[in-house]
Amino acid sequence: PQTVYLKDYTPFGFTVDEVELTFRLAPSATRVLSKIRFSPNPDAPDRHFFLHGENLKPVSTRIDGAEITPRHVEGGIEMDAPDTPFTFEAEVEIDPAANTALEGLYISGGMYCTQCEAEGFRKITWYPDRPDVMAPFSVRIEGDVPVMLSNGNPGASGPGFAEWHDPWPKPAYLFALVAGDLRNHPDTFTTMSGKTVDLNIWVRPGDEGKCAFGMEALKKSMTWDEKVYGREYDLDLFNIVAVDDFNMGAMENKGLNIFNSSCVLASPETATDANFERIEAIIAHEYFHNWTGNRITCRDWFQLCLKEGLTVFRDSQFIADMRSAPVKRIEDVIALRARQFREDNGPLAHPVRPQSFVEINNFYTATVYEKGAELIGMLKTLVGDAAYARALDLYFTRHDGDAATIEDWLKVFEDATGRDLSQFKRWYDDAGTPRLSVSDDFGDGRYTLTFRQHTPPTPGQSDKAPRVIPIAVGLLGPNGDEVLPTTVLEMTEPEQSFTFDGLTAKPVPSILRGFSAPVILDHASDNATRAFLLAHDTDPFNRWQAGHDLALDCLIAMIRDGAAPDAGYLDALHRLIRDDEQDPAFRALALGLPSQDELAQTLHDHGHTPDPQAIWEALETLKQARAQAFHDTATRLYAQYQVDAPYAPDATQSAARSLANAAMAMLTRLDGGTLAQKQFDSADNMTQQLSALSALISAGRGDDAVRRFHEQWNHDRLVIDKWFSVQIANAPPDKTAETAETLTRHPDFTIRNPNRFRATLGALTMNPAGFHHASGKGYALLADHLIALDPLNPQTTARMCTAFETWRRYDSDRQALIEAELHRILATPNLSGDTTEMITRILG
Ligand code: HT7
Ligand code: ZN
Repeated sequence: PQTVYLKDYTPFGFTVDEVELTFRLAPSATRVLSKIRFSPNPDAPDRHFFLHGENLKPVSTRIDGAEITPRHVEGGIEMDAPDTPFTFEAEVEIDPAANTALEGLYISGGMYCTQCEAEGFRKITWYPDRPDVMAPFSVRIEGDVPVMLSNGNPGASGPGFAEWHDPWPKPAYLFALVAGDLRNHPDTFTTMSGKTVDLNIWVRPGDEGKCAFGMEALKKSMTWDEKVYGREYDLDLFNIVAVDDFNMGAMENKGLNIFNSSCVLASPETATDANFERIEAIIAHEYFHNWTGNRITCRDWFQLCLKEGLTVFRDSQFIADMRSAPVKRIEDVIALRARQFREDNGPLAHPVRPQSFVEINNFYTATVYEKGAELIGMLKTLVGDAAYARALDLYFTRHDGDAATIEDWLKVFEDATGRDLSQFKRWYDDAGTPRLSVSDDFGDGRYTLTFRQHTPPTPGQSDKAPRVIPIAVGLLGPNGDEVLPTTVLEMTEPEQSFTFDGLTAKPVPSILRGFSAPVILDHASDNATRAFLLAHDTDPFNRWQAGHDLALDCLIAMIRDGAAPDAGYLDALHRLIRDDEQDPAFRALALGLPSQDELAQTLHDHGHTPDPQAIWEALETLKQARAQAFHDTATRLYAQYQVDAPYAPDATQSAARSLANAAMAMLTRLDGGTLAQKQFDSADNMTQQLSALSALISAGRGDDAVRRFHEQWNHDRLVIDKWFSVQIANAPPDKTAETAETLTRHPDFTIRNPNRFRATLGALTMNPAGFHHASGKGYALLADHLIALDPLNPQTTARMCTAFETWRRYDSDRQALIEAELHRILATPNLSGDTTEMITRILG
């Protein structure tokens, strides 16, 4: 496999005016007939006629009706082409039944389906499979299959065939086809200009009862995009299909979104509150791509953040509007730090817009998606809401129908605001998380904050210039009143001071409110100040951050110095959780603790080698101390926040359940599981059942519940995924690998289904003390399964290799164990390019 460079971009030598495809479906021998109208592209430097194609069995190839023999070259075919418009026709045979990689056309649970992003269309037929080649598609599907779907609007159909026409020019990665015995959950939506759009969610027979929530989420997304961004849907029909075998969450194919069934199907009995929120966000995300991704697409895959960062930003805004904005912000930052900061700190660090890649599938990362979204948030903070709205309007008018770049995107903001964004562009080009340190000074009523920024080196980038950082600050007086409301400071220098006059006493600063920039804030502060901010800050994010910092310091002292749990932390947290004036969602979030991974990274950043077992033990000790200290409050909260109303997955009920279940987890540490067992026995929804099961397993009292859960749910694939992961996630460190290994021998385990693989091996990697157990059994088990999965599904294998990305922070014994496993994987004969690239980068 070759490295591709952004600097080498050149337009394709031809434009595509029209594509006609005919599919003759057969599981092992599907015929694909294509008729493609090409014209010479006046903007291209040459007329090299190369079409991508992989694993295609050629049947015939013609140009303007005359049979030709193309030259077969690496990754496709090339031939001489006329320098006037011409028609290319081909027939190829493909084997969907043998396609386990889940890219191109494959079969999942008896259903034909496709996944073409990023480069899957070339496994369907010969084509310039690159996002800057856009064309209208007409599709005819022939087969003895009840439901046959493709992009766009429906055309003629009859026994054994269905035709589709998509009038909107699109790149091949947005092509989709689905065919199978499907049932639909129908609805309609009337757009802002009064057009009626038919909506369907298509599922396998038996899953019809799990579509209602997804359909409501879709209609809410359509309304929100009209109201907030002025974007109207543009076809007569919008189809969503749920498939069981899918490498990622979902795919925004034009008019025919395909979803991993775990990201669309939900009922109160089978899905948790967290599942419902995730489904709402993913439905919105894929729908929003219709404008940010489909109508305006990417010129090349280096520009992936153009559609993904913006669309993640839009789905976060949507969830903030539908639910609680502070809760959403805190959840997003927890996820950003857990995934993106971790990536940015290790061997896989890369810019939001990378300069090169080997396998584009390896760049669907937290950096491109989540940091990409943070950059949009910073732009909005810097230019203000009104200018952001103007810039977005300009983006949609100027670039509708384009395959655009980050330069186009920034130019729109420059033109709409008159600002020079050249320094801001560094956020797209430089990898690494900036460290922001702060000191302060007070005298004569003047308060000064001095900031210093520094970004450590990342692979291939040693020196980093200063970036523009929007730092939202507020100041609190000694009595807790706010003396300066949120103000955005614009830092552009390596070191910069900001002064505030007219103060009567030294204020307490609240810095980086709302997490206004994706940086690591190094602000030396004492426990009293943190407890003060936890009690008084008007910014909910920073209130949560103050509590988080208290917990982090307390845990670090316990791990490093063998300290006892800090009484000040316990006190401040107790005061917060027993205050019924406080939002229950906020209290539940404040009861969360830093993750094992965050603790390991923090220790490493402070020059200590993290011991996963010691981290786990400190967390256990602190949880036990909290349970003892908060016993009476936990008993009261558990009773008070039971939801009597019929189950609804809304923000209010979810908040009550999460606070009550946090209380239940504490009480289980004291009663050995009596309360959790009672909740498990009487639960009528999955949130209650699964949290009780998880508490019982953690208490070592889960055997009976684990058996009964399986008996109750063995007909439901998505619930059985939970059954696998809950056992591994809650196993003690010395039993984690063994539990996971036993489960890989369970008859319900299969490596062919990515959800099941993730529920088992992914759960292993998300139990750090178990995965990093000194025996090395966790590493070996994962490596065995990555080696087994790679020939079947390279994309999912490569993605799961990231479990090893933090290896250099551990002790030399663990490093040696991991390094040996990485070399064992790398030495596997015929290892895929995807996995080879990942392991090589991780080894550094
Ligand atoms: N744009 C989609 C990305 C995606 C994908 C990428 C590579 C391989 C398989 C994939 N499935 C989905 C999803 C999204 O970001 O909306
Ligand atoms: Zn996306």
